[in-house]
Amino acid sequence: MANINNIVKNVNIFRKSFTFADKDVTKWFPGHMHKGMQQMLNRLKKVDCVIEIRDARIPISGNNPKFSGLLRARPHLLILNKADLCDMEQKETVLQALRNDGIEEILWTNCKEQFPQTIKVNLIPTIMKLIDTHPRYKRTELSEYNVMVIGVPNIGKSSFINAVRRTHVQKGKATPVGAKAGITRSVMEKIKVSADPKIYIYDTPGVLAPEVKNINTGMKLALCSCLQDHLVGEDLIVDYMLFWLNKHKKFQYLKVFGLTEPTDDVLVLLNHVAQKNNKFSKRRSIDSNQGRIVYRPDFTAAANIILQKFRSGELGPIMLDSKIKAD
Ligand SMILES: Nc1nc2c(ncn2[C@@H]2O[C@H](COP(=O)(O)OP(=O)(O)OP(=O)(O)O)[C@@H](O)[C@H]2O)c(=O)[nH]1
Ligand SMILES: [Mg+2]
Repeated sequence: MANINNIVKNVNIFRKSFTFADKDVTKWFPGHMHKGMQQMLNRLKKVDCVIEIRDARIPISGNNPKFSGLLRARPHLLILNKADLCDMEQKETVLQALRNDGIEEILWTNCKEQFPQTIKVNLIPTIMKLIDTHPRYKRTELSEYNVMVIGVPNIGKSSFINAVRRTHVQKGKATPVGAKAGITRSVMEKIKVSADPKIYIYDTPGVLAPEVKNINTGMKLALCSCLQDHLVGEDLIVDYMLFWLNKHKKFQYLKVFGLTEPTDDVLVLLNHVAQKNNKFSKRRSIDSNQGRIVYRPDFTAAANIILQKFRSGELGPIMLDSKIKAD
């Protein structure tokens, strides 16, 4: 394998920015998102505290600016979930950037754990402190508290609610979870997650901004599966991943995919992974082979293998908003 130190010194070989022809990366705003947002605004009257969840790998890019109205209206706690996939060396920088944005209460979670420590120890006292210190919103008859969980798609809202319920009322799954964006499609009936104090949570559908103009923000959302892959294109998402990993000198992908040196060319990577995993698609030839069946490397299958490795953390812990703001 090529000497990584030499490669690191010579990063000029990689692209400096990511560009492609169609700049409107994400325009995915299906009907259920529009309806969901309306339902969330209508439900706000019954809510004492809003928990916003973001993917810890995109703590800034994973924000939906359209949530600001909901967040201003009630005490607000930010959960950075999928902390297990996140490069925690950047934790302090992230906290500082979020505090600069006016967010004070921030917790990190991994909802894949059976009983996440933060949920066991910190969550309920933080919710209660927020409600108690915002008397303006305190409803007089409070014997129970209602919380609404919001966020962009697929960041683990439903997993979080199930984890809180599992931890505090020892009950099983109450809301469906899935690896694809768009599992929860409307605001759900409230779910009991704590008996003393009595706390209920509303699950809500993941909602994106109607249009994401910034190409880096859109690609980071796509890379973290906040959009459905086919809407952006699996190969384009892999291309962004490769650009980002090279730019940030994260070369664990060489070992994982058995490459001898890094590449900045997505076709080289897709071809290599397709060949290694025996992923070929059958096509009828249209050239001089006169209609004979030919086998071509299946780039979509290869892209899915690569994205699965990235998303399960096998390419190393990631903080896509490193040095924060758009990069
Ligand atoms: N690694 C990791 N995966 C997680 C974590 N929390 C949730 N997931 C996974 O993320 C995927 C999405 O989880 P959901 O709970 O369905 O996400 P959601 O935000 O409710 O998604 P929508 O309802 O589609 O908006 C699932 O595959 C979960 O298993 C976490 O803390 N770490
Ligand atoms: Mg959900």
